[in-house]
Amino acid sequence: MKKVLITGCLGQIGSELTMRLRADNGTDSVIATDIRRIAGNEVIESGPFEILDVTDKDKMMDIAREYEVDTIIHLAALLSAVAEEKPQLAWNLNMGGLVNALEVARELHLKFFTPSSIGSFGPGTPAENTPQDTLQRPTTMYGVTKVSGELLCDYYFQKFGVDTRGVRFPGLISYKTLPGGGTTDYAVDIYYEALKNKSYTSFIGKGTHMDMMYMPDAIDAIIKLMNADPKRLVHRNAFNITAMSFEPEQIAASIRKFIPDFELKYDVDPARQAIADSWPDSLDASCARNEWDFDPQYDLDRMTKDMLEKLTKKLENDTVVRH
Ligand code: VAH
Repeated sequence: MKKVLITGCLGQIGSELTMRLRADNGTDSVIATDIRRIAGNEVIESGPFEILDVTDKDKMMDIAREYEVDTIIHLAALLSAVAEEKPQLAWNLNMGGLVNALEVARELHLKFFTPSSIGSFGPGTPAENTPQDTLQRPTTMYGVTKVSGELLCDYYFQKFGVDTRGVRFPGLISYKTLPGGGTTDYAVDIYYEALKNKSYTSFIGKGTHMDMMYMPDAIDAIIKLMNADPKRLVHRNAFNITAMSFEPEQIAASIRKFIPDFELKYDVDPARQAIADSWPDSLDASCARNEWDFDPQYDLDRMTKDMLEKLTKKLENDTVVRH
């Protein structure tokens, strides 16, 4: 991955992956692209940036050629809750963008990464310790695009020899960039509200277990998979990965270790609860561990400690900026 084109660079994953790859491999090692430009944003200011709508294949091809990239990391997509509100737009963007990115990778012989999700599973999937290879009949448009994307990426590997790789991300928690329209976003929002108000009202109900991961582990996983020896890979699209599985009461208990009087309340959103109920409770990540040494470093309490420390500084800076 000497020169990477990243789509959706301003998103929750893209914004951190761009900065990490530039820190590891040099400013010009990442061509960051997104559909909009945000003045003063560190991703845009720190290296090559291009406006790119991923439904515009010719523009994507031009950028890939101009910068002579060797890898595409395709992140631009609508997440689960927004996709369920706008299913036709989600299909067009998630699948249209993916086909364009795969075609550019095929024509220019590029390595390729795009994430799948625990959202690629459905109610018929074994919920506990969900196997790597199992039934995938998601009941959300997001899940339909994710399982379709997995099949398409495997097809491009088998039919055209494109070096496609992917992971099924759990809910991702980070402090740098707010998530945009996901079902697991409650697990990010709760930390902000804990610091601001010592209280949070969750839109996901008590007892709803979902797999989760802290963003540093997610970024490490992408880099580790993309650098893995292809001869070790039995699977490609996409690997189960997870660091922890918890329900709202458990993340609240972890927060109370640092903010003892934190209060958790509930106002369940039926739409997002229905999505969460259709997903597994916990994944089996043994294939990722065996085939490319996946090894997450953050458990719930270590993540909570880091999130609260980093968010405290971020919120203080934001306050300073606002004044
Ligand atoms: C979402 N954060 O909630 C994403 C992710 C597993 C959840 O795919 O849609």
